[in-house]
Amino acid sequence: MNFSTSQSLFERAKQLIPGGVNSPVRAFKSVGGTPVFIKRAEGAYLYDEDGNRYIELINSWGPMILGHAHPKIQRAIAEVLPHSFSYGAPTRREVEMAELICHMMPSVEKVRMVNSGTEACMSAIRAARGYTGRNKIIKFEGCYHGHADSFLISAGSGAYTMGSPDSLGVTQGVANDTLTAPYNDLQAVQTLVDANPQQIACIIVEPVVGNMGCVLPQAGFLEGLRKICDKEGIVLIFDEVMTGFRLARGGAQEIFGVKPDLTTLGKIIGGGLPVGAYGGRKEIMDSISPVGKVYQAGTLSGNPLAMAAGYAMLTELNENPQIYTQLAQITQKIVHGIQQTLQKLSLNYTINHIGSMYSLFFTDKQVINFQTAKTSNTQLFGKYFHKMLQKGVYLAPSQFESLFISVAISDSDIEHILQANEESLREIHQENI
Ligand code: HOZ
Repeated sequence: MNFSTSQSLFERAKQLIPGGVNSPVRAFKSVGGTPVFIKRAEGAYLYDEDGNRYIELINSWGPMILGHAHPKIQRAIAEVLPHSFSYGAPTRREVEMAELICHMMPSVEKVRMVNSGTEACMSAIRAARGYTGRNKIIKFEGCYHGHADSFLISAGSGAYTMGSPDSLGVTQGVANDTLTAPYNDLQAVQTLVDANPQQIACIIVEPVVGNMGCVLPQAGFLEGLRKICDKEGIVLIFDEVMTGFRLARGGAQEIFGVKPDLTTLGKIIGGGLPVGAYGGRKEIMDSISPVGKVYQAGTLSGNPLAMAAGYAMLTELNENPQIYTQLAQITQKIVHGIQQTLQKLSLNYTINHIGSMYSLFFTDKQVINFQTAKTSNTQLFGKYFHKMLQKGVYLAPSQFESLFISVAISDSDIEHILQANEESLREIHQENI
């Protein structure tokens, strides 16, 4: 494959954009090499500036559930275009969007639109603090809730991959208010709660983690968090930026049957346009301005283009529940095929999956938290990543990110993915001996 145009764009980009990218993970730093610059995408495929085609397994980190440039979403955006792109004033679509979100995710009784998952999580913890009158929060090691100061403590995703899980620029004062526990460890949470009586405002968690690779909650973990929060008057926040409307119509909370007090949502509810939202119990949401005294605002919040795209996608998902069966079937076929290859090649690597999310970890340990995820051989992952890229499959450029499947992936795409996977694993294994 020729990557020369991407290489020259990257050189130009590095002169003017820090690291040549507008979000760190996409710089390929943890896998080496030059990021490919994307020109366009359609259905299951990405096309780069050099004309290379890839089967898409990131899907904009979640939102492209229906595949790229879906005609219904295109039409919805096109209908809005002649009417201008931002008013900074309320619109009918925002009301309809709120109704649809609350209908699909019943724990959300009231919802506020923002512009990104970071904004949603940052605002949700402020609401929890305002509502409870307490300062501290609990998050889990390796979970990532965007780049607001309070979350850059033992953070996963790019923060870990780039070597700054506890970012510079976060003050000690802010850091002191963020307590961390290992994911799937209820005892550690209870210990923190006991050591900080009446001081914990909220526990924020990815109910299924996507930011240390795909990691599932063990039986009883989410239920246990719910119990602790109920007993101690703590607000339970599910960060469903990656899982909401992707794992099920009602998100991970529907699958696991645990109702959070607040939920944060992101890119998915914009169908790929920049959107976020946070919502939940009425009495907590009513702490937010202009009803209550927790301030949060935004000119572009509820932007008409983003609302149109998001509403079209959520409507499609709401009206066609078979999409979730299709997504699970496609993912099952890929995961099953990879498992067969691992067996055939006598490789003991771990694969985690649920619904339309999966990760292949280059470790023989069961991956249940950040510590076990970190036992993965990231050098080997880097080699695997580049082999797959060369064979036309676009994976997340880090071991510590989940992959996201779209319904646009066909049986022949699955065959292509599995063949590329077998060849790549065989090649890196042979090179490694
Ligand atoms: N924070 C995203 C992964 N969890 C990556 C965002 C991007 O680079 O676009």
